[in-house]
Amino acid sequence: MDTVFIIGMAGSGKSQLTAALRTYLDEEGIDVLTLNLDPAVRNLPYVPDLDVRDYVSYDKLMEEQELGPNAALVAVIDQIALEIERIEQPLLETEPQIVLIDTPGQLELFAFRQAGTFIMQHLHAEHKAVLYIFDAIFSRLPHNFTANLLLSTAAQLVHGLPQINVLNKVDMLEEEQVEEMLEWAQNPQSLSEALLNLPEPRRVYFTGIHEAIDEAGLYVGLVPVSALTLYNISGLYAEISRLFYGGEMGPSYSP
Ligand SMILES: Nc1nc2c(ncn2[C@@H]2O[C@H](COP(=O)(O)OP(=O)(O)OP(=O)(O)O)[C@@H](O)[C@H]2O)c(=O)[nH]1
Ligand SMILES: [Mg+2]
Repeated sequence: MDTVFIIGMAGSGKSQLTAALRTYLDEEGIDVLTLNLDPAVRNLPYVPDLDVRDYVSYDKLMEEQELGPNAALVAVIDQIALEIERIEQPLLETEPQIVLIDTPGQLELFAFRQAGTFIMQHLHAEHKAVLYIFDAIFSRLPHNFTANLLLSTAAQLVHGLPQINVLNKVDMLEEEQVEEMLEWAQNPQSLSEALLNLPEPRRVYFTGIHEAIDEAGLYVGLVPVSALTLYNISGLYAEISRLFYGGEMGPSYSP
């Protein structure tokens, strides 16, 4: 059993990408299950096979402990970490080939807090990977792209799992804009050049962040997708397969 955690900034498309991958893997005849780890979500674009909301109650906790919405989320994620063995039991019994894990809206609550990392490390799986979603609309400006690069790198350093960066919502941009972002992800020099247009002192700071990531060898590529239209979901799965099995499975993909 392999697990794929889907993380990213609020509204970047984590749940939609979970739905898209589920649809694609079902079509490919791959034994897949979805696990919703977002205790506060009201509506999901897929029907989760396993749902953390069946184990913990965000609303009850918020009311009982008189917490605000984010403090309640922190508390409920701690509760999930404590219950993780019970939550994953059905997965261990059914042993699907792959489990897609949709994570809570606020990136910092899951990717940066100890409870989130604990959950990622303690779920049983043969292979684990993280998909970090870049929202293409948010990342269109070079400094926002750099900020996202920083967040994705920080998340990777915290959870310590193999990570694939995904550029989602490409259906909302022109082809040239998408190409430009893919170039930034592939060629650090091109992002440095794009950042030249920023006024001082922001240019110096953003360039410094981006160069530090580059020098540390933490620059990774970006796989363009649309979770809404299913564009290149096959390519993304090929990348995941390559990570897990060194290219033995999944369709071939050329970016
Ligand atoms: N056009 C377009 N819209 C998308 C895409 N992916 C997600 N969306 C839309 O973006 C919004 C947020 O998507 P979600 O999947 O709920 O994002 P999320 O990261 O799960 O959101 P939170 O869990 O609340 O942080 C929804 O309105 C989606 O329909 C995409 O590839 N293209
Ligand atoms: Mg969501």
